[in-house]
Amino acid sequence: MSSIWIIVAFILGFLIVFQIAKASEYVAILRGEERTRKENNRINGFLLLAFLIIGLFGVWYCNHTLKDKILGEAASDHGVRIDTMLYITLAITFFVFVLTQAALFWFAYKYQEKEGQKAYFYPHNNKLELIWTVIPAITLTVLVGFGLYYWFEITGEAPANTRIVEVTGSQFKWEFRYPGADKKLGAKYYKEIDPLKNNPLGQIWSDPANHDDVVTSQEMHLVVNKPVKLIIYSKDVIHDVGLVHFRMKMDAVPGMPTTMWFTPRFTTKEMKKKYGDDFVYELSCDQMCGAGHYSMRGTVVVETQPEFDEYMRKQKAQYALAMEAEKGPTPAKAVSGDTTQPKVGGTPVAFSGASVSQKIR
Ligand SMILES: [Cu+2]
Repeated sequence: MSSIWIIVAFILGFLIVFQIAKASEYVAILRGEERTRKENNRINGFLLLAFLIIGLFGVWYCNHTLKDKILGEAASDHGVRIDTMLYITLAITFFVFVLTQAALFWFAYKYQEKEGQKAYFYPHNNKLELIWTVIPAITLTVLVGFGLYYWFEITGEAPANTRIVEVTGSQFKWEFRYPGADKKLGAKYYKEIDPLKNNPLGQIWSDPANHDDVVTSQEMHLVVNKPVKLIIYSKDVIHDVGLVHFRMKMDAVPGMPTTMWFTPRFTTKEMKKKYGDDFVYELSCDQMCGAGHYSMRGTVVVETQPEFDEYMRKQKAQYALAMEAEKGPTPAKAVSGDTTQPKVGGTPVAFSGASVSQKIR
């Protein structure tokens, strides 16, 4: 019923506009076309000037009102630099935006049709063309240069004392693997993946480096002020490790590990003090990866070294869990701390590594 009323309203609106246009056409003929055109020009000139002022005020008002509702302070050292880069880009583009918009609307107002005024014919100026091509080109090259520099740093070699956490995405959850005392992650192979045997990541048990690796899911623990390098995998489709508070983001690509490193600056507790008790560091999947994509949300807990050590002490190595599964008839526990995730499309496909393309075919 309501859709009928909307259609009726549309038709009425159209008729009204049509009638007004027709009436103003008759008025124009009666009063003389030229006079009406000049009057319209004047009105439009004022309206364009008003649009400029209201528009610029709107831009300022939007930014002013919504400023506190966005991400808050960057929680990683790289994040601070990415924010600085963003603010410099915004400052430059804002300056150009105000300049060009002011010129556009002010000129439309100032040079409207007037008695005895003729448009100035100015077809070409090589010097001007050169200036407004070269200056933006240099500015953009510098901005892109900084972006590339940070990109290579974030994805490049990490400092020597960096700890490693492996992150694996799959439809629709996150799994994390921490090296044990040896600070080394054991080898893995996609054909070894078997959640029922407590081996969700395909660890090769004959590799002793695997024996102390801890596997958890959905919640990643990091130490404040200590650099961490994430090694990112996917078991099925392309996901993306989106750490918005740290201003970090990296695709999880099946068959091709990606990396990024950063140093968290504030613990979760410190952030709660700043932004309220419901604050959580979020790990969102930033690639549309299937019907359950919306639910692919993990959290990051940043804590002090003693708190982290305490947390790790409570975790059981995945090797021990796998051996338990092998021995006992008790139903296997998939991953310590696992939460049930929606599964879409039947049996989840579990593979990663070099022969991923063969498996797809
Ligand atoms: Cu995903």
